[in-house]
Amino acid sequence: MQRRKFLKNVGLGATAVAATPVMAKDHPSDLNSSKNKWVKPQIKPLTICTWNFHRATAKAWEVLQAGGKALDAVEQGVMIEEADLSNQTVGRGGRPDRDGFVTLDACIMDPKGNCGAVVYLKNIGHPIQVARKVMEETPHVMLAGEGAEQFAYEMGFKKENLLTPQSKAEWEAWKVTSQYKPIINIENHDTIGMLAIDQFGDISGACTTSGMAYKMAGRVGDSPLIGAGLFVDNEIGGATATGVGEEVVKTVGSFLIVELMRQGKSPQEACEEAVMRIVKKNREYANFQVGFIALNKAGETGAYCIHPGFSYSYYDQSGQENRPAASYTE
Ligand code: SD4
Repeated sequence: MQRRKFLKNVGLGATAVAATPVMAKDHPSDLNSSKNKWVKPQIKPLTICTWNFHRATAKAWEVLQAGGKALDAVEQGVMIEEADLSNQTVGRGGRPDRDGFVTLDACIMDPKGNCGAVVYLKNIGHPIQVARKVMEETPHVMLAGEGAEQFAYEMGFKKENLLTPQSKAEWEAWKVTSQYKPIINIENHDTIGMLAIDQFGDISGACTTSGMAYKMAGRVGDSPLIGAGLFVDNEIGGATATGVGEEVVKTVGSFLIVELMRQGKSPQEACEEAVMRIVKKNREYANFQVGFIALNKAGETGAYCIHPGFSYSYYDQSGQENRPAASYTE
């Protein structure tokens, strides 16, 4: 009898190991929990992305639903927008810099904290794929300009013309006045930053953009900068940004949000505090937009922005939704 009981318990132990329970102390957010017992991370696959890029979250959800990894989900999700010629803020068809060159920035981050980025990349339509190659195939985290382009060709990417007739015509019209002004909520299409949790409870993120339209040659924004445009800590959650990158860089916005969540703030509270840091430091905030989205390990999400008009696309097992973000100004 005793032996039977012992064997039964062994069996239970084996099951518990297969489910990979985590000690409460391994979850910083549970450190204050009075009950020091085994807790199971909540596993709720979901994906979110900046703006209502619903085709991107649909693609990412397809990957997650099929049992795929968050890393593949975010990569394939944002590639939808990189390929879309009508989206003039990401990938092919993006608006050029003031000299007429489309230059792309992107980064990606996996659950182990590995990351890869490309900045000021020309002639390659899927910078997020090159960023992933930087992460997986090189000892570095970031490649820039010609070096990034050369690396892409070595990895088998093909040279392509990214400047569409539409973006070219608009750039030529812009040259008449050459007035450089950030535009709030450019047609509600903007940089895509995406986050996902997969069935294993692992979090990844990706961010890709053509940057500010008619920027100075060589300008790089927040989107490819780990910590600014994107940050993921698989123990805590992830965050990503859209809007005027200079302001996001100054406050290291996405890292800040993840650290605030580590201290116990909800994704919503953390996004609000990150926006408040920008608003308090830059009195010109009336003239530019910044928006953040975030998710935590428990599958809670949040978003906040300076001006109304920003929203994020959400997809989980209950379906897809465009969620308007609350804003600092009315
Ligand atoms: C950048 N954050 O390059 C990006 C672009 C963007 O509104 O989101 N524009 O600053």
